[in-house]
Amino acid sequence: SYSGKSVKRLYDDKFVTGRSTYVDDLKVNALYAAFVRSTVPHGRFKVSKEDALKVKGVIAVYTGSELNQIIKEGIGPWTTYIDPRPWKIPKWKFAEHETKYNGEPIAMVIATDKYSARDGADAVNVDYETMDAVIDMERASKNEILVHKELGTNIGYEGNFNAGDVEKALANADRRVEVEIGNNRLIPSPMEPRGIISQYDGINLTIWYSTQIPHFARSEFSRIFGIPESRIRVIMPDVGGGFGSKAHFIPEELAVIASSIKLGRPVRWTATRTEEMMATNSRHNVFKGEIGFKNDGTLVAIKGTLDVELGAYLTYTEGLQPTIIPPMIPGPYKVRDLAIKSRAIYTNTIPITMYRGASRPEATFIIERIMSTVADELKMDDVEVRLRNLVKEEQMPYVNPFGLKYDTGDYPTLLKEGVKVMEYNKMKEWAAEERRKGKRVGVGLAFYLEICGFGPYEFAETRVTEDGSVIVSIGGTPHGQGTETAIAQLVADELQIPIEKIKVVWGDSDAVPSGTGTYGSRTLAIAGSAAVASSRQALEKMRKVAARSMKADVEEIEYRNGEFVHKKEGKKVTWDAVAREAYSGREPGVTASVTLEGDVTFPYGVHMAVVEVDDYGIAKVKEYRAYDDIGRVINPALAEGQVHGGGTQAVGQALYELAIINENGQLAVTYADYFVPTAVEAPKFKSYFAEKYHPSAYLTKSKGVGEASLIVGPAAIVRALEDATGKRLNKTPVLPEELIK
Ligand code: MCN
Ligand code: MO
Repeated sequence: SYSGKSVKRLYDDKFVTGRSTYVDDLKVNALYAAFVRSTVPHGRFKVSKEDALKVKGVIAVYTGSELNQIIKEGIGPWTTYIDPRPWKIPKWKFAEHETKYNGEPIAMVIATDKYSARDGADAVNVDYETMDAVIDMERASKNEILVHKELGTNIGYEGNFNAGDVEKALANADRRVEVEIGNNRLIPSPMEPRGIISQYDGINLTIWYSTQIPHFARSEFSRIFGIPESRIRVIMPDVGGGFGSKAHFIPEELAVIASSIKLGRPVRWTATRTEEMMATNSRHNVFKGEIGFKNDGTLVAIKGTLDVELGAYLTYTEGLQPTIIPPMIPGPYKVRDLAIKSRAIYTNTIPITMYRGASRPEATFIIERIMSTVADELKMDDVEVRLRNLVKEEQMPYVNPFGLKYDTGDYPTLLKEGVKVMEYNKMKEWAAEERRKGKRVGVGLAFYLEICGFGPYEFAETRVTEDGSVIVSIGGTPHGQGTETAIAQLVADELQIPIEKIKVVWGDSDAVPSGTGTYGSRTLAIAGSAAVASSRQALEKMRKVAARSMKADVEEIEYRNGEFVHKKEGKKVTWDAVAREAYSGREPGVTASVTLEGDVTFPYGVHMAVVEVDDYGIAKVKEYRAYDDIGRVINPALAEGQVHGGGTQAVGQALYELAIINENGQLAVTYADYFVPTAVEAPKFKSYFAEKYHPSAYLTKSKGVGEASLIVGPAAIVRALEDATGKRLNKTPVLPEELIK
């Protein structure tokens, strides 16, 4: 059996030998686009094209008004997951006369090569009449300056998440403490920046696109451009990472499509690193409130306000945060009296989108900081406080105070095991000893409960070809995770054939009829299960073919290890022979497809960080250890890889990554201003998975792991920094100036 083993990634050769194909590598005879971007955060503007049109190689210059003529609908939020009704949503089309953020595209230049396009963009003249802008989320919430006058407010969403009786619980608490917890603005930074090629031949629209959601793109492009979905094909070539940021569309991409429709010629654009940094910002939020707890460490109440920044527009995915963070704040703990006011706030800054973990890192950071605060106030141990509060296994499935149903798990046992396996107590003692010698080292842990495996559905098809090899098409869209390998393992086991016979196909909307995509750590669970289900059906069809060829009843045929066996007579036919028979002209071939509906599942775990801080406040995460229950582990190496990658991003979020915006709304957009961790800053990793796992309801029995470390890592690292320095730290990133001796 392949499942459970660290099978090497099936398609890695091309990546490690430089033969992979990203959008920018595709040889398409296309024109190049470049953008003129606003240099003010809010203002009226006029564009003059004349000089740009004189630049050699420039074919066209388009203003926002011209592009808007091609667009039937604006860019909208993702209504699969959010209900737009309680929201105040500004119409989002190309800026015509008024820009709302620094960096907003306000004109587009099309040229024969990318250098002429850039020169053309530099030659476009723009006159600005600046208007009052509001960059800061807290100021924006006062509504003195409005981002969108027509909305009458900067508060895009306000919702109350109330459970139990928080006032009573606070009044009965032994202790009450105020808390303020937050994450600063981040830049997701996939290795491959955004890229798109659009080709329109008057009938069909073909888009090559660095995306996580080709099928959703197809239906949204249909809605936006008024072209029937059947005539749109979206192809996702190799994608060099997305981390959630390529699950929505940006105006630049729609401009590329609009211009190709207008010109009737292919147009392409690949973001520069600076443009990429402007295109995808994420995760700015602050929680302010009060908690109540008993002297024995039981947390009894959480009350507060959560503010989530939106930037200038509501992107497809940022709508999730204000509605998913609050119900996830209780996390794995028993607290049932909560009152959380959640607000989403427009500012004159780059629109914000989701980033790995999307809502669960925010919720986890809030609740884990709260747990550690209780521990500090009562001088209790971090583990002891958590054990006192964790939901117990006999309460499962547990319905949390906001109605989320936690499927399976044994949180206290996992915590106790994790503490042992990660050698938490030993490391704590070691750190204390080092500190006595004058060193600033610390150890910290944090627990998390994650919601993942989102539906509503996923598609898979299993096709047995004439030579017995198998094509598995999935609606999931791996873009670095290696999930395709794990899915091939599952299918190889289901069909009992060598994995070499299987090819996994995804990311082309013409090749895979429908799909939802890869995000929310859903793919192995939902697309994997769909592939198992379609393979089961394909095997059943093979059995029928085998039975007919042996002139037997289906019930008389047994399948094992690549052979169909007549139970009574002992006759055998091989898998390959049956495949050949299926295409002999006597049989209809073997294809089975499944659209599998699915519901969320809840993995959980405990992660630990070891840090060292020097006298100048420079911190290094030396070790990172993880102990997770992610259901059945299909490929331990792939799952571990996710823990390592997310853990490295957690180091970035905890210590280095801060998207700096000045008062003019200008973002610092080079890696000299925004530090992403490299191999040098990466800790030494040890990752373990619970052997006695708790399964999800999916056929794979698996839960997700694609975001785990970035969900819990920042909380574990910040706790270790507190241990090392004795300071109280409640927001990320923790910069050297806060840690200086
Ligand atoms: N896995 C496993 N056993 C399990 C669970 C998972 O073997 N019980 C393996 C899977 O085979 C897969 C990996 O772990 O290789 C992650 O699977 P899963 O948790 O299902 O997550 P997805 O495949 O849906 O990936 C999405 C997730 C998300 S939401 C973000 S954000 C993220 C992440 O993956 N973006 C990434 N990891 C990334 N890794 C890379 N290289 N690039 C990104 O953009
Ligand atoms: Mo994601």
